[in-house]
Amino acid sequence: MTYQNIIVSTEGNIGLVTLNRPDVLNALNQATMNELVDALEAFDRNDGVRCVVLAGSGRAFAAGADIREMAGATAVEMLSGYRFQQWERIRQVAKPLIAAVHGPALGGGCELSMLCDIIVASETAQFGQPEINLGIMPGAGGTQRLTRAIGKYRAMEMVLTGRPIPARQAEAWGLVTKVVPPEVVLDEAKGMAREIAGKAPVAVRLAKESVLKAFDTHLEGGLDFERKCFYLLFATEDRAEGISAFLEKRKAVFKGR
Ligand code: CO8
Repeated sequence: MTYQNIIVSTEGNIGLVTLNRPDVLNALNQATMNELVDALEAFDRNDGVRCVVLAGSGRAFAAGADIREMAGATAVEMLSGYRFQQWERIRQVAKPLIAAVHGPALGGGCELSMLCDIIVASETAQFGQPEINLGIMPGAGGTQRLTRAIGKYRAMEMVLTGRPIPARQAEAWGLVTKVVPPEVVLDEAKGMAREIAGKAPVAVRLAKESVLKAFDTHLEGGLDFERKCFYLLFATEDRAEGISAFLEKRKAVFKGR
């Protein structure tokens, strides 16, 4: 697939995807979402890539779903257009995704950042679910992932008032991992991606899956799932390498086996 709305590249063993519709603050139209899913799935299948960074070009991460594209849509078109399948497919990406957010991450843009596993934010970032101002509500996880991340009362305020919060507030509320100056946000996210890319890939994959399990299961089921993943990792060559390297006081070289 050739991409018109995103820029895709690799740096060593990390993948980079940049939303590239700066004139409309990277509004997420269908074409962009299709390209994004295609690129992320391609990275997921690529053994040479171990972690992916997602960023926006211009002055925003993404200002939400493309309002112009949604303007004429009927309920039946929204339902039958399979728009949310794209979001589900991103949810299924097994490799870690790191959002590097600067400027507005609003509506679907905020939801897209929350589909990532880690959010690194620039001091200029703003997170919000302003759909209520359009007479609609979040539709791609804004009432669910946001509530799980920051709690009912704060999520309720954001979703019902539509008011965005600045990066520092998002950090204080637990939505954002780290806030850094705008000029280093991408480097910070890439640095984190490189660090994760140096770990044992199968362990990273199962650890991601296990953490996500905490959101959709009760404690006992989650602990059970975690334990089984833990046992499974004892069947990997990387486990033997990791433990030998520690005992031999050298750096482990993981192969994803
Ligand atoms: N869709 C389409 N175009 C947009 C969007 C958007 N979401 N956001 C900004 N733009 C366009 C503007 O229309 C403008 O275009 P033009 O120059 O042609 O007029 C250009 O981007 C620049 O925007 P502004 O001039 O408005 O820039 P400002 O700096 O003045 O304001 C804001 C920045 C505050 C971010 C403002 O643009 C804004 O409020 N944008 C809309 C934010 C919003 O409401 N987002 C939620 C959209 S609904 C949604 O995301 C639902 C998700 C559901 C899941 C997905 C289902 C498929």
